[in-house]
Amino acid sequence: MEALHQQAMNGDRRALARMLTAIEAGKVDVADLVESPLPESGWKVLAITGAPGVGKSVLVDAIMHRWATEGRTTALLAVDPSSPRTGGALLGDRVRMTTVDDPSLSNRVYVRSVATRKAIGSVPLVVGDMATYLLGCGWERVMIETVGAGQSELRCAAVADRIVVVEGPARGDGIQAEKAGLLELADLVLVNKSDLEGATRHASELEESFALNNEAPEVRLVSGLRGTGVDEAAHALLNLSSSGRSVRAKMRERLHASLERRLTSHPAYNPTLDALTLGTLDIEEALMALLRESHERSS
Ligand SMILES: Nc1nc2c(ncn2[C@@H]2O[C@H](COP(=O)(O)OP(=O)(O)OP(=O)(O)O)[C@@H](O)[C@H]2O)c(=O)[nH]1
Ligand SMILES: [Mg+2]
Repeated sequence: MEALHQQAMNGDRRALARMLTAIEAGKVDVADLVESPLPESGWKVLAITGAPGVGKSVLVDAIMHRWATEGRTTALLAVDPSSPRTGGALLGDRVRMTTVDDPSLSNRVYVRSVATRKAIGSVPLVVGDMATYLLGCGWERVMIETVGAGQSELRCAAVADRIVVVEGPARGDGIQAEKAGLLELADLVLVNKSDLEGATRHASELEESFALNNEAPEVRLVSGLRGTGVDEAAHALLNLSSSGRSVRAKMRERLHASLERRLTSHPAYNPTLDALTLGTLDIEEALMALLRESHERSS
């Protein structure tokens, strides 16, 4: 594993892919391999989230392409949702990148998908570990594309330093991301498909709903397909700051994700579930046992 790690650090993509697979499977501890990036004022990891089919992949592709032409390197972690999707591209299409097809730019991007089905509870932390590893291997920035539906997917966004929520044109049934609890995580909202009717109206609705909140994110209209506003958005993203209220929401999701991992990774997790099933233990006792013991182990 050490040799593979060295190869990955030296830029070998096949070695990198195998290391990420090992991290995904929980076989290596990233903290033993690379140092976590120091907290800076800027960001290293950016999540792009939003409802299925709003155009996240198209935008990610356009933004990474733009950054690549400027000489910047970006790795993408595309989180494949475990829940059925109603729109958007099929699995294979999610990671089709124009930058990858361009030989003059392809060395500046790296794309990897992460399946959420594998280990439901710990996916967000695994995504965080993979991002840390990519940064350790010299990638300047990491993007995480994750569907903003379902708790686990939402938490994948919360491992990022900054979060962009993508919305589509108004559909007459209110603000979708608000229902999904996504907007409070947003550092920027991109209203995509500005070429379609209802996008401008939806952007205004969002701005109105933010009007009384001075910590609310900026709203921008873009069209990933036409390229309208995309270069400007790519530029703005480089210096994106936290929206204020998003920090608390991110920390809450990270705390919950860590608690979940602590429970599910406890050696007595399955026996405790068995005991709960048999009725020989109640929930309060189960929590006491799993949390107290894991605390004793770690201290
Ligand atoms: N009209 C219009 N269509 C767009 C625009 N951007 C993306 N689309 C289309 O919207 C569909 C979904 O785009 P994707 O980028 O795959 O959306 P996604 O959010 O990544 O979808 P999932 O990953 O499946 O959640 C595709 O058919 C795109 O061509 C846009 O600006 N205007
Ligand atoms: Mg997509």
